[in-house]
Amino acid sequence: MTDLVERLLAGDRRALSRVLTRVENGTREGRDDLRRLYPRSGRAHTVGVTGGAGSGKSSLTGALAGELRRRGQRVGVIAVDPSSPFTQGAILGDRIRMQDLVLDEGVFVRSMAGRGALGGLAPAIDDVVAVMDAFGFPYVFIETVGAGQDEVEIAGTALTTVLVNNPGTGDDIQALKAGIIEIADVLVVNKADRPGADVLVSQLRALLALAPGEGRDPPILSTVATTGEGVPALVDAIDEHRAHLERTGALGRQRRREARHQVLSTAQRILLERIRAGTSEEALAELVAQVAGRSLDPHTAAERLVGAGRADAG
Ligand SMILES: Nc1nc2c(ncn2[C@@H]2O[C@H](COP(=O)(O)OP(=O)(O)O)[C@@H](O)[C@H]2O)c(=O)[nH]1
Ligand SMILES: [Mg+2]
Repeated sequence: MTDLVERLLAGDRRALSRVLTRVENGTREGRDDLRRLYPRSGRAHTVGVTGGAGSGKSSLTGALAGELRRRGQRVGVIAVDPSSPFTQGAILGDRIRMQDLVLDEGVFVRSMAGRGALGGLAPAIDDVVAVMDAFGFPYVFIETVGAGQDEVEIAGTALTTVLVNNPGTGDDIQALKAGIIEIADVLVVNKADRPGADVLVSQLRALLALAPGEGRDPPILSTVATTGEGVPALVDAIDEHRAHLERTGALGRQRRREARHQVLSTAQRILLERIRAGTSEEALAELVAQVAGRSLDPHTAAERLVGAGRADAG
């Protein structure tokens, strides 16, 4: 059996790695792989873990994976965070625990570069999620460092979004006021071993009470990722959220919304690629110079680029 997709579907982790690389690189082979795998996806519970740098997202994801392993589940992890302990820069304690997970056949960790050329999440994140899903992981975690827009994007990609906060920083309440709370399905106060955790829980509860009360309020859970305290309850809350989505029909709506977003954003990427392919660096530099010199407006310049891309594609 040499076909990579066949091997992936038979549970070969090395085939999974290689397919992920092709898909991430956006090669023709990667697109072919994805076309075959996509119908097999859609079963995993995709869980976004987002929050500020250092809030404990990686530790928590590791602890969640450990708890799910104890429950007999297999777990895929996508770390969209260059500073993740899953890759480098790990402090020793984290690295040892992550290593345990990495050596576990039931856990597969994939790190991705933080940002694509167009900004936002790495462009192939949805594709990577779909491949992990098709491989058959019942849970796929996506760790992203929160930077406003990324959180919103991850909320589209994941069925359940877990927002990680810490006591005593004050940033979190600011971020929550800025509307990020709207994308959280489960709120976590991690580092609950530190002073101020109870205060933060109260503040979050008050904030939720203020928010226009339609639908379900996200539960607020306290965790200590480094010891695993509160982690079983967090797994329960994540499961409960999926059950809620299924019960209310929100799951189908969310899948359609995400499909629409993916189709449109992929179309945007394809168009931009065609435009770039149809335009020489010299022609682009000339347009840019004219816009910078104010002899041409950006709209007219862009129209010319699009025209050039279309002429080339046709
Ligand atoms: N005291 C305490 N430290 C924690 C907890 N969770 C994570 N940390 C530490 O916080 C630091 C950042 O954790 P990390 O998981 O890398 O955060 P990330 O940047 O959000 O992925 C590490 O030193 C962790 O050991 C916790 O619950 N309590
Ligand atoms: Mg991290």
